[in-house]
Order: sequence, then structure tokens, then C-alpha cells
Amino acid sequence: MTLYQPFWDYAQTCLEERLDLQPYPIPEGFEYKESIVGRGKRQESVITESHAFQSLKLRQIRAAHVRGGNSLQVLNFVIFPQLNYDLPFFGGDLVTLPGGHLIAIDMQPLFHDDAYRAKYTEPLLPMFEKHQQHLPWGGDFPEEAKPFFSPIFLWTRPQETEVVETRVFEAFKDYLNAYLDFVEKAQPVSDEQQLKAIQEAQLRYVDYRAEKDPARGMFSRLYGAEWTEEYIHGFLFDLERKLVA
Ligand code: DBV
Repeated sequence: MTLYQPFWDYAQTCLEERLDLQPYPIPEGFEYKESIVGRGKRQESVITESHAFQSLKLRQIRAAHVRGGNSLQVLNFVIFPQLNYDLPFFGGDLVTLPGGHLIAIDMQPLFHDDAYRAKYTEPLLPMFEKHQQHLPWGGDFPEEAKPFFSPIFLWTRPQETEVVETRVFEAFKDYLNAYLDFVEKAQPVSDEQQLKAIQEAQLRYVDYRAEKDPARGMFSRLYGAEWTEEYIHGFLFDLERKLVA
């Protein structure tokens, strides 16, 4: 079973149709990684595949897809805009573990002022409410993560896999298309002050996500600590390194 394959297939097709999509380099050793876990009859391979693109307005569009059988499936999909656009991040964390499904879909804001909310959040409140009806709030999540989410954060823990395949998939498609509508409309920023604020907000976000990556434990167990740190800083959340380079 690869629960999130249709999600990634849809995303890739949609990105190809709607953007001037170009490849984005994936460091060697991270395109494909496999590990065998368990013993005897319970042996299972866990494969992590990485995908990455870029476009004129989007610095990095990347996905990590983990496939490890019925009780381990993850699609973590994030879009990082170029630093001269005030666009939010697109963030999807679709996670299936032995304990169940955990779904986070959002357009994560750079700023929290009224003008930013009016531009990037308020137009999407009806879309959010439509989906949240069927995907109730998933409960507590780390307090310190709250500044990075928007009021249209979809956060839910469906009991049924069927809900993931239907309701969550619909929400995922809507959010991605709404995001790409914003991308189409986005105009480059040239004001020095604003450019500086964007870069600072992007770095805060990337630093936070790299430092608190909830997948660190899973990846370390599967592929070792060294591979994991390099994957996090060299691919999943690579902005800091790209700015130095
Ligand atoms: N999460 C990632 C990346 C992953 C990934 C890069 C490539 O950011 C997977 C893989 N997320 C992943 C896994 C788990 C979660 C959980 C494997 C389960 C961890 C576990 O239980 O062992 C949203 N993801 C979560 C949780 C949240 C998110 C809130 C629950 C974590 C917890 O309760 O501690 N998405 C996550 C998040 C941000 C985001 C914190 C912050 C900006 O965008």
C-alpha cells in the first residue's frame, strides 16, 4: 500500500501544468534510500524517495515520500518561495504511523499582520471551513510551532484510511491549487526593507523546521544519524546553506 502516491502524482501533474517547472538538484545519496527493518516474517523495506523542482517564483518545491508498508507512510511536501516574493510556504505533512493518521496542510505565513492575513488567509477561509467540517481539529500540537501556522491550518487525525483517500485528498488538491493561484498573481518585491524582512522570516521558519523536525527520530532509526542530519540541512531545509554558498 502506498497511501500517499496519488497525492504526489496529483501534485506533480498539477505543478507541471501550472508552472515553468525546472529540476532542483538533490544531493547525492538522497534521491533514493532504502533500509530493511524487522526480522523474519516481519521484515519490511522502508524506502524514502526525494523529489525536487523549482520555478521562476518558487525557490524549492520538494517532497520526501516514505513508503514502509501499511503502518509507515509519509509524504512531507513543502514549497519555499523565492526570497523576493512575499508568498507563504505551502506545507503538507501527511503521516501514517502504527498509531494512525496525522494530517497537517497549511499555507504557512511569513508575517502575522492584518494586511498579510487579508491577502493570503481571509480569501481562503471558506475553503478551510468546507474541509474542516469533515476533518475535525487534531488536538494539541507543540506550542512553539503555533507562530508558523495560519488560521487556515488543517490539522486532523482521521481514524479511517478511507477519509484520507477521499476528504484529505480533496483538501490537499484544493489547497495546492489555491496556493498556485497565489503564485500566479504574485509580483516581485523590490523594497530593501521588505526584502530583508522576507529573508529573516524565511530563515526563522527553516531554522525552526530543521531544528524540530518531527521525523528526525524516524530517519535516524532507519538510516542513521549522520545521513539524517545531512538530509535535513542539506535537502529538506536547505536555505541556510544556499545563502552561504
Ligand atoms: N515532518 C517534517 C518532515 C517529515 C515529517 C520533513 C520527511 O517536517 C514527518 C518527514 N511529522 C513527520 C513524522 C511525524 C510528524 C508529526 C514522521 C510523526 C512523529 C512521531 O510521532 O514520531 C506538523 N508533524 C507532526 C506533528 C506535527 C506536524 C504538529 C506532531 C508532532 C508532535 O506531536 O510532536 N508540519 C509539522 C510541524 C510543522 C509543519 C511541526 C511546523 C512548522 O509544518
